[in-house]
Amino acid sequence: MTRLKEDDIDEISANLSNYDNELVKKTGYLLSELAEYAVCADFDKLKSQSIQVAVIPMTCGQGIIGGFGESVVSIVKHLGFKAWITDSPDAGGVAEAVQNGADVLFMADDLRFVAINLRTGVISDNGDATGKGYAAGLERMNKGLQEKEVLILGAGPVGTSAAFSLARYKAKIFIFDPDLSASRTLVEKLRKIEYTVNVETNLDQALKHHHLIIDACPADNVILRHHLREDTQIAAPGIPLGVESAMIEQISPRLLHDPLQLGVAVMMFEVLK
Ligand code: PYL
Repeated sequence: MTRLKEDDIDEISANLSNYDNELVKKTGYLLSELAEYAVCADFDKLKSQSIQVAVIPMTCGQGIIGGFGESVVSIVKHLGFKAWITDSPDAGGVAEAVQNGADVLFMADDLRFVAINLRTGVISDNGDATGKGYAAGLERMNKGLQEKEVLILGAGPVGTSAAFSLARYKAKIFIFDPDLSASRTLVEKLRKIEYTVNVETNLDQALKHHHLIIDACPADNVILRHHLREDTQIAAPGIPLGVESAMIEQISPRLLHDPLQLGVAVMMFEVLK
């Protein structure tokens, strides 16, 4: 998992309205609507005002990322919930959150970013939620993916979660991972729900053939000019963005990419199910 840097997230809080405007243009959905859609939730908005969300900074490992907790708070507030960042980090922050009546906790160390519903025990993991969110975004951009071919780059937690959502959307799933065994593991996981996944072994050929792509790999400059067509659409949860930087402006109307917003929004609705 790529560790976010402060300058990946420093503009999130100030640009959430613009983020929503762009998302509606691409998918027809606001962030809150797309997140609910991704988890098949039908959340009673009236209840949102009664839910308290605490974000707890974690100092372990490589420590706190400047602006991370604040960005998560701003996204959750944008969804219509009350949210705050605790004064204390770590265990003190958890105690502070519970003492102040938090219903949901968000916290991230170097390995996991989780949301926990203290009332129900439901837990959402950022990697899983992000995969769901981006698959839902691509599905809404196409108003359905049934029988359509979708290439997933990266068979990690995000790509695997996206594959399960694509199975729900009845897409024809193709997977490329530089580690063939990772692709095969994903194939086996989907076989357990009797869903076929096709393995791509040549990245350049795969990118030339496919025009619906979920870029869930942590590499840049993977999707290049000669791979892109007029009808190419890319849902890119991966950090950094895999599209060749010179092509980003041209593809941007058909590109979903953010460092945190969609994953956090899906986590929020997932723990309320
Ligand atoms: C959750 C993000 C999405 C991509 N990479 C993940 C990451 O950067 N994880 C590390 C998060 C550390 C947060 C730090 C803090 O500020 O509380 N412990």
